[in-house]
Amino acid sequence: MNHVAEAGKLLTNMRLATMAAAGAPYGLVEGAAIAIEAGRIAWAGAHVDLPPQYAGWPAQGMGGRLVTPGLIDCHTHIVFGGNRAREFEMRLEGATYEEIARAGGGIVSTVTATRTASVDGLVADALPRVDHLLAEGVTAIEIKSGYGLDIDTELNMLRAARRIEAERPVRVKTTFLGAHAVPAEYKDRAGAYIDEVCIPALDAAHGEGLADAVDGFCEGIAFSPAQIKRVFVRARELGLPVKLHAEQLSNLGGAKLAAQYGALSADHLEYLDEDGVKAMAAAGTVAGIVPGAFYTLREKQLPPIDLFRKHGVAMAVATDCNPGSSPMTSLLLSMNMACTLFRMTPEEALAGVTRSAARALGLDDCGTIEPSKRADFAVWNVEHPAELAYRIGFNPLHERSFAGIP
Ligand code: DI6
Ligand code: FE
Repeated sequence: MNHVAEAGKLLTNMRLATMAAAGAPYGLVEGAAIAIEAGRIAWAGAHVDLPPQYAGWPAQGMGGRLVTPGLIDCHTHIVFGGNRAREFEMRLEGATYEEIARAGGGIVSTVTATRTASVDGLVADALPRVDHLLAEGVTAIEIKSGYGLDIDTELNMLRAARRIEAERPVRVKTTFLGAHAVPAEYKDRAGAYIDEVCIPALDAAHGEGLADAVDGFCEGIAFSPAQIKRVFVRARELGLPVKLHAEQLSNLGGAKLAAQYGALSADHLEYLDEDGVKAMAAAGTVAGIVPGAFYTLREKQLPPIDLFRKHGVAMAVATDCNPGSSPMTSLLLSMNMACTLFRMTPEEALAGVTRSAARALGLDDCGTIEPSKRADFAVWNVEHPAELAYRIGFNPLHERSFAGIP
């Protein structure tokens, strides 16, 4: 369905937050206009500066609304079977996330539900969640595998992710996350799982063109840095970029390892130290901030936001939508949580779901409103961009433009 508007058109009468890296806060331009051609931005700026060659194009007024880049959710596990409401109850009765995982609940219980689902079923279950994101102005989503943990189901999850891109006007970047958890049949044999399932599944996914990137979960309840390294080595051989769930519950040096492999992002990072931050800065690895998991698990340790600022590490903000630690399908709520829980600024939060999220996905054609980027926008019934992070549970989206198509 990813159709593209061919004829040139002009959008006028808006307040524009370009989110370009340099310039005014939010890249704010009053009385702005955007010229769009063939699904791309031909020109954007103050209407008074509009070059004459665009002046005759058919124009559409935006009623003075705020226009931002389309939002990008750069970390989701939105394809999965079943749900974990029972585990939610158990945690309220006192069990911890790690205890539930070690007792065979947690991620592994979603694996059981995902293995019994068909690709059609996975897509049907995921679409309402995807639609919720799109209704908030999201135009690109990353989707991970990682609830199959056998070759067939890992591939089915990625096939479901590709199907979502065919069924909705949204860009999908897929991520192979075979190293997410050790399945029950490999209990205490994580190394054998990596050799016998994870690497062969990665090869198969790559062979079918199903994987745009490779991720892992480096944690005591999942995989050691040495095991993750083997997955990264194969990813490099296949020419696939890597990223990592790192330092979520403890500090194992995962972010540093990810940085050594030139990771696009390292995500969670609550337990990251300054050394790890420096390694990420040197590698240009984006920090994936996922406050939904912090909130759900009632974590106490905050990610080192000040150190990311100090060392110039870009921060992306994502939902981490998943059935266990972040059953959340609102990127706007993630922005609010990033501000309220982690003290990010509303401008950092908006950059986190636009410019920095694009970087975290290795995309250089979206995330800001600048010439030659895709015409992916969100149009909001708000006056100031800070309102996007400020409200809780309110969706001010007026409309979305995907490659120039409303
Ligand atoms: N960390 C997380 O927060 C999610 N995955 C991960 O590696 C949780 C996934 C789940 O609990 O189902
Ligand atoms: Fe995650």
